[in-house]
Amino acid sequence: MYKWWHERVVYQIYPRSFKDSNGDGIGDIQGIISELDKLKALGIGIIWLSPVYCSPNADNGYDISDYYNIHPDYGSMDDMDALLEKAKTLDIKIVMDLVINHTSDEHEWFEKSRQRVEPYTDYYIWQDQANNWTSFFAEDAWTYDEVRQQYYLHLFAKKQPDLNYHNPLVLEEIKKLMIFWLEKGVSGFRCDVINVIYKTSLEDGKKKLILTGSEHYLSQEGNHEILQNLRETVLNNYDCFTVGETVFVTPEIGKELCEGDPVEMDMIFSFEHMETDQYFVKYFKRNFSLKRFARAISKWQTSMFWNANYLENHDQRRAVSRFGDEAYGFESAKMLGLMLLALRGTPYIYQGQEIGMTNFDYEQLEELDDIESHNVDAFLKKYHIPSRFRWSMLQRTSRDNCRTPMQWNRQLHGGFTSGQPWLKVNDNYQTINLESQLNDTDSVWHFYKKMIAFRQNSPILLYGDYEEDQVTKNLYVFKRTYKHRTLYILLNFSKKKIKTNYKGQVKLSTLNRTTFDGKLDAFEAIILG
Ligand code: ISL
Ligand code: CA
Repeated sequence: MYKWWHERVVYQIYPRSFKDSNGDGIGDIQGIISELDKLKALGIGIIWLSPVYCSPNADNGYDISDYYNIHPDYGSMDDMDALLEKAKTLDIKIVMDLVINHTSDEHEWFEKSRQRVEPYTDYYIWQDQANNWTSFFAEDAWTYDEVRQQYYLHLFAKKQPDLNYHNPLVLEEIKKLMIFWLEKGVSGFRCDVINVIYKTSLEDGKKKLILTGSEHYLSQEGNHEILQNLRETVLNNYDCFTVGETVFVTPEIGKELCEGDPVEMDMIFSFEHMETDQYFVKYFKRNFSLKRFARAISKWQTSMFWNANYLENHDQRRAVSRFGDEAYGFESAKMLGLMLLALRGTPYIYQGQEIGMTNFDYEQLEELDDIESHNVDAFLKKYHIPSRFRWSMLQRTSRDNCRTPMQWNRQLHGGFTSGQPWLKVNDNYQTINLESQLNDTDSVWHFYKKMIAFRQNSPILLYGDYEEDQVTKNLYVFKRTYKHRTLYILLNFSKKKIKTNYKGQVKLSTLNRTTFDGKLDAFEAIILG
């Protein structure tokens, strides 16, 4: 019943910001290769690689212009082969990003489709008239194309036209490219916005604040059929797994995706816990509520057989800045790491999380790269929102918060590049960087390593049931039980000391305690057995 992907820890690499090997300011595959040993030392068993395919980078690689080649910024197919080779010798599996809701408008299919060249004419979604749908990136979902003299649908940016899954030829193309990468030796896919690829109808949607039209494409029956088809005709032939990035899902939909017959996805990323501070007020002040957060986690932990657990990725803000406290950076990073690795499911660590990296320290819009941030700013400007409010909102929501380059050491630009980084490195690299943490056995990195090893040797953490035990304003306690043995996980989400009634043998502690008197220090976490 349990497979290797249930038992390994995943590390997400955002290649552009990971490690630059040739001084052009952009992270690349050789940079990844040079750091693989350290990931192995940390205890990582799977790497999820954000897109490295050819792309004009309107959305940093999530707009693919050629699925079969590597963007020259990142290297060549030989570099990719070398990465797969080295990863194999270290017993690290590589999972690629599969972005198939849309391509780039510079993809050959789209170039031909806009000129009505067969068989590409209906590869995308064309109409004489736009409907009222809005995109994920704060703009209209339709753009007029002068060449074809029709509108095309794009649920994301203008340069990301949606593929037409009513056309069987499109699915054949997707199967072909999946097989290409599986034959190369990748061990699966992280499937980008995989529950919106099938649009049932193109009628106007009910007017909503966000995503007008979504009732016509969120988790449709036709979507399930496509995923089942990919499972039966492609994925079943390989020793691989899929993790779906699924937007606006409930556990019921999660079960349809992961627990049906055939299984469509092996696990999914849900967003509910990440939305517990998504309230208007959050744009102006810290608005984290542990109760809401823990409730969302417990709901998913208890309703799904298996979850893809995460606190950070390339679209989110940094967990320390968001759920912890930068003033207690290392303490909260360890506490959040302990929590992540103690939940039931496959843990996903995003680059930099293992050293407690924080949100960006930028001061103005010009320093941001992300297309979503720029679109949101333009949208708010249209409604005459003053610039200081716009900036305050972007600081709290921008995806660039976690895209700042990885902080390797104390050298210029945190050792990320010998040139000019494509996105500014956070100035706190002097205090938060991997090299200093490798030299300090009490660091966040060493704590992650210890915690991963603990998890790998604990059948209770790997296979046990989850049950929430207590949640107060600042304290979150859950237990994991397997074959009548129980571990209690105690987490202090505040800088206040907390007195609890818990006793027990200390199995692991962020403060290296050996005995426990019931009192938790600021942002302390402990596992009792
Ligand atoms: O990041 C978001 C909000 O800030 C989400 O709306 C995000 O756009 C959504 O989760 C889809 O994300 C994925 O697909 C996008 C890409 O920009 C993201 O980086 C990717 O993770 C389009 O391919
Ligand atoms: Ca480079």
